[in-house]
Amino acid sequence: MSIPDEKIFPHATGLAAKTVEKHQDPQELVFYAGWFCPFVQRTWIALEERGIPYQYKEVNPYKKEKHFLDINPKGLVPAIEYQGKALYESLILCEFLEEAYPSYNPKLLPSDPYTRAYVRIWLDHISKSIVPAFFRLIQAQEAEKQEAALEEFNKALATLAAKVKVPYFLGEEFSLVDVAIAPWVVRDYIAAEHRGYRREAVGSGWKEYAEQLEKRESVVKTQSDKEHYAEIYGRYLRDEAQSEAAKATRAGKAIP
Ligand SMILES: N[C@@H](CCC(=O)N[C@@H](CS)C(=O)NCC(=O)O)C(=O)O
Repeated sequence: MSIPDEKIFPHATGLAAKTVEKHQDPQELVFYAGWFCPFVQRTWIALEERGIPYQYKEVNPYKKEKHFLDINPKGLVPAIEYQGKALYESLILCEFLEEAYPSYNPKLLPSDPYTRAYVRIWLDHISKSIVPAFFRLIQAQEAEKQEAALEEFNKALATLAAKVKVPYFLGEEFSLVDVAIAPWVVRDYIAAEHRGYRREAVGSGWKEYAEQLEKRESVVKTQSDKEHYAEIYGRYLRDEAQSEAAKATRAGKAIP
């Protein structure tokens, strides 16, 4: 789903680096994370929102080191060890934290069963429609494919946008839906810079919602410097630059 590269920048930077520094002491919950990973950021936001004690350990999941495969046989971050037992999958981890730490507040899942189920419906939409559309958009190289991918991404976002109550998805209460989408909102500048994405084009107040999410403290505290995120997607953005160069060469033009 994401972009394999063993040579990714090795650690968090910016405000995320400060958060990592504060979470080095051993705890009963060890958080195996990759600073760059949007799925990791979900679980990280949940930990920070709720003030749960955790020890942060940086892992490069693309290296597939044995000690990490023993924790998550899928070899993906995020993963945790809780009282020596392993778990993984970002949203499952967020839900686990709700249940394992009931006295930590705020809760990210509503207590009312209907609203809980409603939240899960929209988590499903984010996982099945929005996230794959984002990756397809970044990976698309030819102009027609980029256009189709952008339309698909905008449409998936618009479906969610139509259900957002302000300031957050459920209104005043910050919930798991906000947690699940926030990492893609803070990375959408890559789609804006390279694929013509515009928040305004989504409609239904998406731009305003996105602005609320990106200033939430737990989101800000788990963010690295922008330049390093761009490097992660660089292979696709470089290919794009190369194909522009190839097109220009074919047309007898040079690109500086
Ligand atoms: N469904 C997983 C996806 C996690 C995921 O794809 N993580 C990526 C980094 S962003 C990873 O570990 N990739 C390693 C690989 O593909 O080998 C979740 O929600 O936790």
